[in-house]
Amino acid sequence: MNRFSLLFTFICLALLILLAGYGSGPANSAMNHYIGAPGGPGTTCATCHGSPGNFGMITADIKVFDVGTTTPATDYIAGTTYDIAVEILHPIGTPSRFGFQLVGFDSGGNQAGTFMNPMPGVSIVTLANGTTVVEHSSYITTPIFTVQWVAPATSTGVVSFYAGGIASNGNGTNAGDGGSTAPTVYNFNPGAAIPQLAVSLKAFIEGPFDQATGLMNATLRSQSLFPSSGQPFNVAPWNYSGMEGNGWTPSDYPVDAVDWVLVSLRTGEDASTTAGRAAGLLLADGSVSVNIQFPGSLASEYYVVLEHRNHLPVMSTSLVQVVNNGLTYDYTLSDSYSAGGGFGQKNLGSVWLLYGANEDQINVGGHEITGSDIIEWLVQNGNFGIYSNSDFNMDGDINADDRILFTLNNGIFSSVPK
Ligand SMILES: [Ca+2]
Ligand SMILES: [Ca+2]
Ligand SMILES: [Ca+2]
Repeated sequence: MNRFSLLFTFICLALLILLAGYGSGPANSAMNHYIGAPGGPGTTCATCHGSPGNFGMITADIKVFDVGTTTPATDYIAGTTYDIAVEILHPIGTPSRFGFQLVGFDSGGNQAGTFMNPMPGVSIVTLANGTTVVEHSSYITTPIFTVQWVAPATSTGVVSFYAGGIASNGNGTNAGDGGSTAPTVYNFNPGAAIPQLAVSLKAFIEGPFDQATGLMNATLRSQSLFPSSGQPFNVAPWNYSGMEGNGWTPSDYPVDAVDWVLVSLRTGEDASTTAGRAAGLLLADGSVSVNIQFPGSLASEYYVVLEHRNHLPVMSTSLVQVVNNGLTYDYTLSDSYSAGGGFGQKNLGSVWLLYGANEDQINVGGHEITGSDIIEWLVQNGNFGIYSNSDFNMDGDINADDRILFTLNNGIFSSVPK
């Protein structure tokens, strides 16, 4: 191929692209949305395709359904998936092709939620500013376009969908078409608040427990040793990402704060049935109060699990009833879950305590106090004035007092299902 035929080929290609217009979608071709929605350049489909053309005034209809159904969705639940259908309406004539664009913003004009699973011939294009545009990506001969949308993980107020489109006579130019002159707006309202359970528990952990006073020592608080990163369960095996206490200074903690605990609600005995979790502060008198939020509807009863970073976890012996969106349980009055063998809690006088010296909790098989729990203590022994998992009695120092607790409990294991 010589230079002239190469040039000729380029010119032909360029002409072809111009004549094709936005056959592969305006956002795909020109990186924007042109339906008159917020954040766009102010032009509409009619700016290029004209109005009214051969097919009358073009409008878009937006319908939102509960996923997999034809039931209209009245409002959205955070994190939930919905089916969206955009139909291009034309009062007269018989268009041979249709095109559309759809965007969704919150009341602040920010991208709302996530589009996914477009039908064949429809694509999702992400613009440089983070807006995602759903549009035709090839010539579509039917007027209805579908896509799915996942609501934001947390409710962000009213979400507004904007759609517009064209009806085309398929002659390869904008002539003879018709485009919408303004976007159709569909306001999708946030649904009822996610259920919240107020959980009030009482538990004693062995390490800082003082049998003389019947209270736990709040030494980590009095020595200002709590970390500013907040709750410590954002690592394996818990991998709990809650922001409880994040950014707190040591003085932000209540003066009787003993340490963080992780509270979980299970609908069954197995960990796979966990419905919600929250980290809370265990206070010197054993009280811990957390609000647990989770999607879906509340069950009438739950198993309640309480975990600490260097004690054996405990679970209620049976399902605990929900009363007035609240749930209370006292682990100190009697032994906790020990079905199928294993230990629940340590009995000390009239109270029951979580067994201490369980630093290593990575084992996927179960919960046990074994040699692996003293390995890190050997490394840390002698350190003082720190917040460390090797500090089994939680007095801020790592020394022989911690090892004594380990020696007492070595071989103890729990049957709380993982
Ligand atoms: Ca045309
Ligand atoms: Ca262990
Ligand atoms: Ca210690």
